[in-house]
Amino acid sequence: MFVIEIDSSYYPCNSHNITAGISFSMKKKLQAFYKQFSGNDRVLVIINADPDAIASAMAVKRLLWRKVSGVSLSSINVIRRPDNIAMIRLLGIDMLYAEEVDAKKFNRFVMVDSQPNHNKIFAKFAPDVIIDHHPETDALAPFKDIRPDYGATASIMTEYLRAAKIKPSVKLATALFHAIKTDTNNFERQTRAEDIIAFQYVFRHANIYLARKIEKADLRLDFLKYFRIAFEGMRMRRGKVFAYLGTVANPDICVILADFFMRICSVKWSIVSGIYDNRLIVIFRNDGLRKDAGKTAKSGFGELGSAGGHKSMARAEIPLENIKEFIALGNDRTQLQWIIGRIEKKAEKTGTAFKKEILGLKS
Ligand SMILES: [Mn+2]
Repeated sequence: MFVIEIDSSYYPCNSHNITAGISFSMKKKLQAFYKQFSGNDRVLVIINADPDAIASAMAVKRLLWRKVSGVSLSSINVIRRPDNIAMIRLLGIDMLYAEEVDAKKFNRFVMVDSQPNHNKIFAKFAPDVIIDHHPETDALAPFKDIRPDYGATASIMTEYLRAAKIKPSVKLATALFHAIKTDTNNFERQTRAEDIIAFQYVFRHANIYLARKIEKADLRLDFLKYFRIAFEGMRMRRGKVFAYLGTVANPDICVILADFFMRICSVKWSIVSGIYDNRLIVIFRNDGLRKDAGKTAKSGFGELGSAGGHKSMARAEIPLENIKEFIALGNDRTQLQWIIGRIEKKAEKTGTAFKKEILGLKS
């Protein structure tokens, strides 16, 4: 049992001081990581696929190249998000579906960007190695490197690659670049200096155009019909766009359209709704100026289902059985009118300040 626990005060050059190069402790960690493997090992990397997990899994594969007999990557989730599909396709990644993997074909298991109790499918595998940046869950593994203060596991993996003196290929660097950008939300979320250092390093080796294509590929061809529905049925007044899409094949399209309408310079609020899985989904977006999307969602729909969020982003999900009168309306136009009424009627009750904010009224 080898668990990495390095007292940073003990080492003169610790991981908080890596600008000058790769720290002593990072080299120790790399050695301990490599000690888990031998030449005949068949390694399975297990992830819950998102850009950070995919890039981190690729980095593990690169670290173990020519050091073990084979490395396969597997995901516990079916990859459906268009940007993740684009990442897999453009970077030429082979990804197995974990539930279909015969675990007996492998003798070493590596988990990155997750810990075993994050998902019950993980229970099928006893990881030898866990590298992650989520809060510590006290999972047991012969080798663990969990750094909850990092913005991305990809930043940690970049340190491993550098400690191993491996120059990442363009595809690997692009994956790590996209992963750090995604998990830190372009450094808008809390990150460490180490994330920025890792980002600057992979930036030098990445293909920015390829990364941009992956980042922008958030649409599926079959989503386009919802744009037409939204454009034809949308109501725009006083800086607010309301659109109702009827039944949707994927609730993500409501989010994509709500974000899309915010790109119109005169739009202050965007409220896009649709029916999915016997629920009415309502997505709220605003420009962040003295508005509260979470409160608006709650006041309009809180008594009917779950509703809430942040000041500029919110979501409501209402079981259809709670809104029979809405279903009885039967057509998209009157249903949209009902949604607008819910938001505006509640707004009127809440007083003038709220009226000003939400409705853009002068008094
Ligand atoms: Mn992550």
